[in-house]
Order: sequence, then structure tokens, then C-alpha cells
Amino acid sequence: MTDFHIQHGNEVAEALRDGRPVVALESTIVSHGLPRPDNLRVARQVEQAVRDAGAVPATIGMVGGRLVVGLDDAELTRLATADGVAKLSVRDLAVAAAAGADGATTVAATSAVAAAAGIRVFATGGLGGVHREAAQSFDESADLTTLARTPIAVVCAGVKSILDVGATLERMETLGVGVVGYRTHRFPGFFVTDGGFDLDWSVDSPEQVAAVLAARAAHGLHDGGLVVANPLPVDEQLDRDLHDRTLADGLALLDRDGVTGKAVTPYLLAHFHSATEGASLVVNVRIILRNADLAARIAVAAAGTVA
Ligand code: PSU
Ligand code: MN
Repeated sequence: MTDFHIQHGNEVAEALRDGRPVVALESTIVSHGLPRPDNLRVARQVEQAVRDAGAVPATIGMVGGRLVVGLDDAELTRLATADGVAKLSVRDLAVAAAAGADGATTVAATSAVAAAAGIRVFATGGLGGVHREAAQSFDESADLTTLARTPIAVVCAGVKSILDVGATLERMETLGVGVVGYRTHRFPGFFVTDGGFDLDWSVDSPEQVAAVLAARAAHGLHDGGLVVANPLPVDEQLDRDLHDRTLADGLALLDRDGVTGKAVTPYLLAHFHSATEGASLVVNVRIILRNADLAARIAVAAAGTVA
């Protein structure tokens, strides 16, 4: 496995040493995915949700070139408020470390670093995936290729409909990334409960996810990640008409402004938050808190049962 030079927060280091449950959290969602000033408040709430469910939160990010697993509150505040925090995928980690940069880790980078640190469960909002028109642009998130080789369970609400959801599912199949629905056989679409596609496998409890992780380890299946897709209840999803309108406008704006590469996802997320006048933010926060809670319960169930 990749050997990162990692600095652990004190509490996380102790928990890992003692075999207590730890949940990794990403920082791109904080620095680039949520609007300020709500981002810092939400980041703290997410950590609290992990604690409330009995696990230790380990928010991962880079501060002044140091790769930290378990940011303290001052470091979290810095990544939530400073200007010029880079968005770091796996390929950016070494360059940013050498430059002494501040950086927020994506799902890809967070997964890789968490797994290297011995953390087996990770909570986020939505995964990156295959972008619409990827056949021309080749824009596919490194989240997918990284999960293909990284042994971690990622609890998320599927992928946003800003992506090509069907193509994303196909790529996860090709790449060997496991996908299970949490109490559903439909892949969730982040803001909306149902992303429009069936799933082969569904689990009903944190213990069942822990059993999957234990079976993977027991069978020597260490290479790939497991996506635990946790949908919002129908009565909490974003209004479907508002969602569809906002999506269509956002895609048109992307085209108009010529946005490409790693700026695409933050651009569309910001558009959703402003165009829905905060409605999408409320939904987004609910998603992250629910995923943090489920991830913590999985980590608790898995503690001591997974090699
Ligand atoms: N999807 C969301 N919210 C997010 C992201 C994705 O619904 O905040 C972030 C995550 O950090 C994810 C990254 O890893 O965007 C993917 O970016 P890209 O498409 O550039 O790989
Ligand atoms: Mn991309």
C-alpha cells in the first residue's frame, strides 16, 4: 500500500492504536463544496455526528504541506476560511506537500490517505464520477479509479445528477468498485432519493456492512473500495422540479463560461446553492450528517471484527 508521510491528530492516533472506531471525513466538501460561512459550521457538525454515534472523526487535509489525519479545530478553520486552499486529488498530494501548500482532499485523496492510515470507513456527501459528455471531454473523477485500488468503505448519497449516473455505475462495475444500497435497491441521486438506476445488492444494517468488510478481508479481497449508497428519505429530498430546472441552468452556464477540469464540480455545486436560495444547502447538510452517522455505526460494528 502507498506509504504516505502522515501526521495524525492526537485523538485519532490513540483511537487507531487502541483499535477503536474511526471515521475519515474529507475536506474538499468543506473548502470547495459548501458555501461560506456555513461550511465551517457544517464541518464541525459532521464531526459531532460521528462522535454522537460512538466513533472518532478524522477529517483529512493538508496544512502548510503537512498531510494531517484528524485536523484540529484551528486547522479545520484554516481550510474552511483561508483563500487559496488547493483542491487535492491523489496526484496533487506530493506536489502540494513539496510546495508547503494548504489543500483540501477530495474523495480520492481522502480515501487513499485514510486507508494508508488504517481507517476503513469514510463518510462524504456525494462521490465524483463520470461527467456528462465525458465521451468527448474524458472528464471522469479520479474518485473512481482510486476506489478501484483502495480498501475503504465510502458512505455517500450516490452521485449528483450533474454527472452521468449510468456511466458512473458502469465504470464502477468495470473498475471493481463494490456498490451496496443501504435499505434500497436503487442508486441514490444525492439531492434526490432515486438516481434512476437499480442496484444488485442491498444491506439493512451497519452490522451487515461490517460483515461485508470482514468477508472481503477474509477472502483476501483487499484491492477495492465499497460504496455504501445511503439515500435521503423521499420526504427530505430536494423538490424535483426545482432540482431539474437548476440542473439544466447549471449545465448551460458551465458551457457559457467554458468551465472545465477540476473547477467543474465546485462550479455546479455553487450554482445549486445560489440558484435554490439555500434549499439545496439544507438538503446537502442533511445528507452529510446522515452519512456521518451511518459511517460511525458501521465503524463501531466493524471494530474488532475486520482484520
Ligand atoms: N460531489 C458532491 N460534493 C462534493 C464533491 C463531489 O456532491 O463536494 C467533491 C468531492 O470532494 C469529490 C470531488 O471527491 O468533488 C470530485 O471532484 P472531481 O469531479 O473534480 O474529481
Ligand atoms: Mn474532473
